[in-house]
Amino acid sequence: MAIGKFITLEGGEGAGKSTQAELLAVRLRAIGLDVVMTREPGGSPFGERLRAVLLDATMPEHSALSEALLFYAARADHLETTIRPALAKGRWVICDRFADSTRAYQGTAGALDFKTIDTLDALVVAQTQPDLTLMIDLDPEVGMQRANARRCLQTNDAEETASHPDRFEGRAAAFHEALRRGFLDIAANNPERCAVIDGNNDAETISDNVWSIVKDRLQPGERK
Ligand code: T5A
Repeated sequence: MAIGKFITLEGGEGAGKSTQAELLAVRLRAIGLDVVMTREPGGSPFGERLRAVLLDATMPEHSALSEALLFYAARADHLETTIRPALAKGRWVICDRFADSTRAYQGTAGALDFKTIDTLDALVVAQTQPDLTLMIDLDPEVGMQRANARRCLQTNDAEETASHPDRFEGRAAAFHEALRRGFLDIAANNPERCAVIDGNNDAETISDNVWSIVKDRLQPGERK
């Protein structure tokens, strides 16, 4: 039975993950591959309901542990209902954020110990580790500017929307700096799985860089 490939995109706020996920899907589909695009938190009906809770900026403060448990609850369902069935059918799964985000956000930046995250990961993700993780690295200040600019464009009301970031976007600069370090540490510790990509370039140049890494590491051939 054909087994598909599992590609994740990671990085800080506004680094360009969603943009690159779309561009990569276009390239893979152009060579005949069956691609599933998904995201975290979310990616399944239950996961999307939890996403609304997790990103709600009005949610009362809660610990990094309770947050991580919710992310892993969403992830368990996402894996079970979306990712594993797609891979089993030979489809290529592109996921906008996955478990490295928990390690960076709730671990490095949120101070949850890595042993707890490792335990959750072994239970929930187990063998379904990504074949390739594309870490888009960008100065957090630039990423936040891009994310704010996009929010303004979406609603066409700059003052109104720029003042309503989600739970994570609204955090202090030190949090976003810690995140960046967290992602770069993960990449350094997992060089066989991860590739760091410079997010400062224009989207087309980044997409070319992504494509050359995907071709090199996963050899996507023509498979109709
Ligand atoms: N989270 C998630 C955790 O805390 N723990 C976890 O375990 C998980 C899974 C998810 C939040 O949840 C947290 C992390 C997040 O805070 P989200 O809405 O999915 O929330 O947030 P992000 O993943 O950060 O999504 P963003 O849309 O903010 O960022 P992207 O996807 O990195 O950026 P993208 O592609 O949407 O681009 C942002 C803007 O920049 C432009 C785009 O057109 C867009 O307007 N852009 C560029 N501009 C200039 N040059 C480029 N190269 C550009 N590329 C894109």
